[in-house]
Amino acid sequence: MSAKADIALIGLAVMGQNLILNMDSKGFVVCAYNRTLEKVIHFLNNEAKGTKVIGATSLEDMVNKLKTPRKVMLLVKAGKAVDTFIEHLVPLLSSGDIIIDGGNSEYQDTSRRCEELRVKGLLFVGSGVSGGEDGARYGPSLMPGGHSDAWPLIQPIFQTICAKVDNDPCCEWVGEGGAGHFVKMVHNGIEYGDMQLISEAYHILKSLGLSETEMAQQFDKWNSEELDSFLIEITRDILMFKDHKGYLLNRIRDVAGQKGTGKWTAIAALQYGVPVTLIGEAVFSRYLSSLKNERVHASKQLKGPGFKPKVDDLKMFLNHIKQALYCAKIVSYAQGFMLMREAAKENKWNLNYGGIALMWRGGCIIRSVFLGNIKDAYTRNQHLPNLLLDNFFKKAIEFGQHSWRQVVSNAFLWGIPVPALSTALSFYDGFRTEKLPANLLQAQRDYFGAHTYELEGQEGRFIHSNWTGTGGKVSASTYQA
Ligand code: 2AM
Repeated sequence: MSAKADIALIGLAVMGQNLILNMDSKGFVVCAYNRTLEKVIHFLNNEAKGTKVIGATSLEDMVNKLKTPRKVMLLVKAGKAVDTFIEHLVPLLSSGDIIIDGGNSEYQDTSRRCEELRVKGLLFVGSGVSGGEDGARYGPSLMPGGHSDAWPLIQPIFQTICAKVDNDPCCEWVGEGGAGHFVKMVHNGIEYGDMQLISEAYHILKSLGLSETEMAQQFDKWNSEELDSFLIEITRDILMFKDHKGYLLNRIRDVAGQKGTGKWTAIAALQYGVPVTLIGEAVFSRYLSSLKNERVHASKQLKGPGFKPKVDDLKMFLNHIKQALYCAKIVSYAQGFMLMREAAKENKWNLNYGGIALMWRGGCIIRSVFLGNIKDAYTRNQHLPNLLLDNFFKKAIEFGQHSWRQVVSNAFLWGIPVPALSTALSFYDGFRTEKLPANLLQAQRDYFGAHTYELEGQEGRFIHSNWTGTGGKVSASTYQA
């Protein structure tokens, strides 16, 4: 059989199948393969019936059906399955061929695979794919990184099948090695943050006694303003969803699961030393939610303020909640971009932050008008050191911060947990504080551990004091005053 497929795709789970159908609908010939072969046959006879999709009965068969340079995309379970397929593919491929991993792989695995395959003359790409089932079928956000020689070869396929906003593709080359999967990981972390913020707003609205319809009306209104986004839109629809027993949401168990990418973002934040506090709180909040039995027990033991939340001017307070959400969201994205900036520095990735905002602008779960504003901020200043310093966002927080403080302080007084809304506010206040109390921390460290400190205006000179008059004169490092 002659080689006629433009690309092969391995892994016929939901994402893989939909991505194949997407590529097919855009005119590409795709060769489908899966570890369990029955799934290939089933797919060809059902979902892919009537399309140009071809199947393969073995990896050899698949490779023989590909035009050169060959492009093989994996959409299999992250981890061992990816390494196993790579191992089997290497002897079948030739120099210059491309392997793309479109799964949710850990970015350090992607860096490693990229180097291992570079030595063998193969081009490896790790690409974030976001947008769920629908995105995969009709236009996902794609975040490819890895061996940059692969980009011109896969660009026509990737930028054709991805989501578009105002004709701009939500797919750009991210950077070397694991950059694509790193950016996808941060995307997922930000998604955790957005979801947590919305859930906190819902908690306050509910505590104020709003009905499902009233809450949905708020989300509908917010979706036509600054917060216009996929997650706000689906929250409106979720609130209104009814089954035969009535509204469904209230009957869903308040225990949140996670697959790990939010946790990875929080771990990366700790490893790179970047205060990505909001995503951290979002991950911890899911852990707290899973302590259901303990919470049920504690709810009968531990007292809160003991009065019902109440506001004098509901309309005004609802606007405060929107502003609080918006301001906290700005902080969350500022933190996410801080993390990417630090990782880029350490890994020598040349990240294009405006391009990343554009990739997330459409197709993915965090898609929003807001991401267009971030893109604009980086267009105004490509070297913007921090999103909070962009004039648009600076003004937005100046305008909204009174509302944000009202919401956080009232929630505290009412005993409603708002970990994400409040940590964002603390971060904002910390970030804009010229002198933090870390001078005391330094003094304490030197007092009990002779860890030394620097004096204002004498950076780089490490001093130890004899705080008690009885301690030794030797510091834990360097020299003394
Ligand atoms: P399967 O249909 O043969 O199970 C999502 O689970 C996709 O990853 C499926 O296509 C699945 O193949 C594949 N997959 C999961 N674990 C795998 C492994 N260890 N080796 C190969 N493919 C695997």
